[in-house]
Amino acid sequence: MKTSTPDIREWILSGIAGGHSPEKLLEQMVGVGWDEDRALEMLERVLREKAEEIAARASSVPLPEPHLTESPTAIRALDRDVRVTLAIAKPRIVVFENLLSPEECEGLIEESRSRLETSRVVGKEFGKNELHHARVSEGMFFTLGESTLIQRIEARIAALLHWPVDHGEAIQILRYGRGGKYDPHYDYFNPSNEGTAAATRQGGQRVGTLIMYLRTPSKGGGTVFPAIGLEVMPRQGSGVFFSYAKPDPSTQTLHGGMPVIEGEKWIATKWLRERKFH
Ligand code: PD2
Ligand code: ZN
Repeated sequence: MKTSTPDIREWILSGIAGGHSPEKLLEQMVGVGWDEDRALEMLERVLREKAEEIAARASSVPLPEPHLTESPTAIRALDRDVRVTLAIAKPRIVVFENLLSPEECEGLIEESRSRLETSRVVGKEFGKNELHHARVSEGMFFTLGESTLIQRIEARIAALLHWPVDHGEAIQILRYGRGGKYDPHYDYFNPSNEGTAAATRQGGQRVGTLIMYLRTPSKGGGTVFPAIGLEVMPRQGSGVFFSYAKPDPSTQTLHGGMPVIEGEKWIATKWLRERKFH
């Protein structure tokens, strides 16, 4: 039985790794002369520190990320100088302008218009998406690389965010009419939902979101981040990117679409996945 802190730490962790319960380890410590309260305190401390170490490792996973190290006002993304107008470190949120040309925005609207359907929210079970008052819009999904326009935009996003084209879902289009909205939510799949295992089998968790604004509503329709009190105004050709290292509210990536008060809001959303999406 070891007594110095590093040794007892090692002994506790190897005991746990070997399948012993904390109660069993406590019993053994008391058996060799530990005071019960001190032994309990030590066990709790070692297990808490281990959990923190694992959590810290999980939050340093590679993430999509624009190249902002020299505080650029613009980033050359494949064929376009995308302007950076706001960058927040924690949560990671970056607002871009000049991401898409007006012609590209209108092109995406035209290519999607005849395929729009009333939006549903991801159901608790995989594949069982539900109609819901939380989401008032119409939408559709393209397929990856579906048209030359989509291919160009996907390649630009990959260059901008340093994330492979195939590590993401196909672009989704949403149209919000007057009163259209999207109540605050997280974009990652909730680990406690039944459908999440199946959803993440297709490329792992979502780790980032890029919302591109295709048409500016006359009033309303901002994208809000309630945890940090930020509202991004939708302007044609601009976009907002945010990333989340783990599927957890501590990422502060709760976000929603405010109701459109006048006019129409159109967006294209690209969700980025941990791994190759299929
Ligand atoms: O349209 C928006 O502003 C919005 C808000 C929240 C879009 C999404 N989420 C999304 O596409 O995930
Ligand atoms: Zn969202």
